[in-house]
Amino acid sequence: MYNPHDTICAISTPPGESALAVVRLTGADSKSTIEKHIKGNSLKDRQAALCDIIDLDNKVIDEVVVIWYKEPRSYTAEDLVEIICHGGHVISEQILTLLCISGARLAEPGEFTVRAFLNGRLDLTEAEAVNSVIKARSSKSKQYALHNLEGKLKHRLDKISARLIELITVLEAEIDFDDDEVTKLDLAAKQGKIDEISALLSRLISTYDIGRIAEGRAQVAIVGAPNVGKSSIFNRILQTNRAIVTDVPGTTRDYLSEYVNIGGYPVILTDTAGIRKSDQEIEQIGVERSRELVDSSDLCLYVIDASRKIDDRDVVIAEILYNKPFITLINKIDLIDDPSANIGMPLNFDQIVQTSATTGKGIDNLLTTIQRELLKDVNETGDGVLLSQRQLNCSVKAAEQINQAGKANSGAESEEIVVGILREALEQIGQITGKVTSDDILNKIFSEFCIGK
Ligand SMILES: Nc1nc2c(ncn2[C@@H]2O[C@H](COP(=O)(O)OP(=O)(O)OP(=O)(O)O)[C@@H](O)[C@H]2O)c(=O)[nH]1
Ligand SMILES: [Mg+2]
Repeated sequence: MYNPHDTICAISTPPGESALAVVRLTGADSKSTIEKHIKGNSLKDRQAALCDIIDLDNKVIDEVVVIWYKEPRSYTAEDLVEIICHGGHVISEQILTLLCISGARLAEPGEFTVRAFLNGRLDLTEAEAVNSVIKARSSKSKQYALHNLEGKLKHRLDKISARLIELITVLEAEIDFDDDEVTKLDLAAKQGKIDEISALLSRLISTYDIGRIAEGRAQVAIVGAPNVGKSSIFNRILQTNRAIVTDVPGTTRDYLSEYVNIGGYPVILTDTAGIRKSDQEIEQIGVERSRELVDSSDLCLYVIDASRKIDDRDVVIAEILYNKPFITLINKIDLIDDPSANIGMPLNFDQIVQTSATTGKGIDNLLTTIQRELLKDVNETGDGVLLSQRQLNCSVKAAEQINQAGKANSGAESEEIVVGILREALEQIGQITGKVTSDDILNKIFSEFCIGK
């Protein structure tokens, strides 16, 4: 685990050529460490100081701007120094080496944010949100991550914890005091309080869908018989020629995935091999993988060729899609005179979009329909949402425990038992916010961060 007393340093900007780079330093000795190596203006709290940075032979490495943030008013709540130097491969590395020679140590990934967490500046939901903001792939994902960074998820969890603590306190008073010393709640009143907490947790858990979609983990797969235009649709949506398109059925053998921005949400769009019976082993593998993908996708685009009658190849896929969320695309409408002609749909589908991958007709409508279908069970909200699997797991466990507490209460179990279960639920919430945590959890969370953040 990280030693929280070291002074640590890192380059916070990406490597490569750039106008500027930022080297960061945090810890009790950061100011004295940098002061050994600068000439020029002296450092004043939160003010930019133009200085020369000098190497051990007294040679100027670069002209830099240094900002010192006096603790506790800094990102880490410790003394923190930012050195803004010229970009490129050399200068920032030289500065880093100099800082290490003077006693600082290279920071681990996310270690600046670890400090902010350990020093109480951020709770764990806010710290995780920092990473989500950096990694956001769209305006929506950034928006939800920022809400959490502002403490909206923390606030939501604090409210649930407060309710739990209130109930635990009442029950403990009933355990500790006699009937004439405290007014006891009857079973129904206790159940009412447990149900309220349960409802808050259910609402919280339902936010994971939007968090997952906002974070770019929603999957949309394009499926259909060979040659119906799946890869052409994929390319149209991506506005590139990413997938190979030919008039030979079976062109796509493996599947291809790309991120695409749909209504501000980053969605993983996948082009699949046309599903059909085949003796060729390689295509069979592609077909199997397409089946698996249908199972793991949030939504499928079922492509049908408008220029021919539906046949067995389309029906096989309709069977795979049965009971799964999908939109039917009648593609190649540019080839037919009457778009309302009956081509013999295999099922009575309600979501149908007519497209031409060749002319682009219907693609805007398709994008709107995808967005509507993906978000139909989701309430867009200005509140904090669950953004990680970890947060979801803890919330689900807490909800299960509340459920158990409800059963114990209605089964007239002793207050001790109900309190014990409620305390476990409280601990799960504490794990989300980081009130209760272990080094393993912290290592796992912060190892996914960039160095210098
Ligand atoms: N006229 C017309 N031709 C299309 C349309 N969409 C695709 N095509 C043509 O249909 C043929 C097959 O297109 P692909 O996009 O490769 O079809 P696919 O479904 O990916 O095919 P496989 O990967 O072999 O399963 C190509 O010649 C495309 O140019 C369309 O909307 N209109
Ligand atoms: Mg293809």
